[in-house]
Amino acid sequence: MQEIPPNQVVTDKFPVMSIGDTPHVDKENFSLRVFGEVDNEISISWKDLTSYPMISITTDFHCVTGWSRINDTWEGIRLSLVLDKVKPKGHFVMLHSADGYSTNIPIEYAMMERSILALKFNGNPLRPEHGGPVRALIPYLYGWKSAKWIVGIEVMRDNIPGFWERRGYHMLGDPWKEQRYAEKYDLLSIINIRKRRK
Ligand SMILES: Nc1nc2c(c(=O)[nH]1)N[C@H]1C(S)=C(S)[C@@H](COP(=O)(O)O)O[C@H]1N2
Ligand SMILES: [Mo]
Repeated sequence: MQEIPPNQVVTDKFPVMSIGDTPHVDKENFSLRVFGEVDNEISISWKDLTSYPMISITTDFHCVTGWSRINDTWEGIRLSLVLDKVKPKGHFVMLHSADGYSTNIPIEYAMMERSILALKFNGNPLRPEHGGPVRALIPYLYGWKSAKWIVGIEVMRDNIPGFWERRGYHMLGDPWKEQRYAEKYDLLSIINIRKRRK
């Protein structure tokens, strides 16, 4: 029997979970900016991105709303490959998306073996509603950390909350520990970080 995290239900469906409409991301003008607390910022074109070596991973996907997909095969570029190019100086990463979405993760999760920029899903190009042409896939954490339509990777010194984290979702989001929502203590520190940034 397949092991899944607590209080998740396996589905064959692939629901679309988006904060708004699917943005159009043009490959011609594509630019993935890697910036922030780094030695040298870079902007990666579609041509650059697709010239990098691709890996294939088979993994599960757990949405915080309770559904899990098991054993999908994704293909893409390791996030560590991209981050190594800029020499990160911070401990956290904000993933930025074309729809205005963002999500924060500790840099060690971005550097892990199976964290990728995914271009293909079960053998086909990633569909636009699922984040095509390219999305982040952080299989160690709940699905909201896997930013669709990724256009920016910001290395940060502080752990600044992203879109859902500002609205009470957990700063890490480990499904095996059921880190769905922030503890009261975390919410207070989020408010303090936001004050300090002003
Ligand atoms: N850019 C962007 N990325 C996003 C979201 C979003 O609204 N915008 N939703 C997140 C949430 S809550 C989940 S569960 C997964 C869902 O991915 P899917 O729509 O491909 O199922 O994408 C995540 N990445
Ligand atoms: Mo989600």
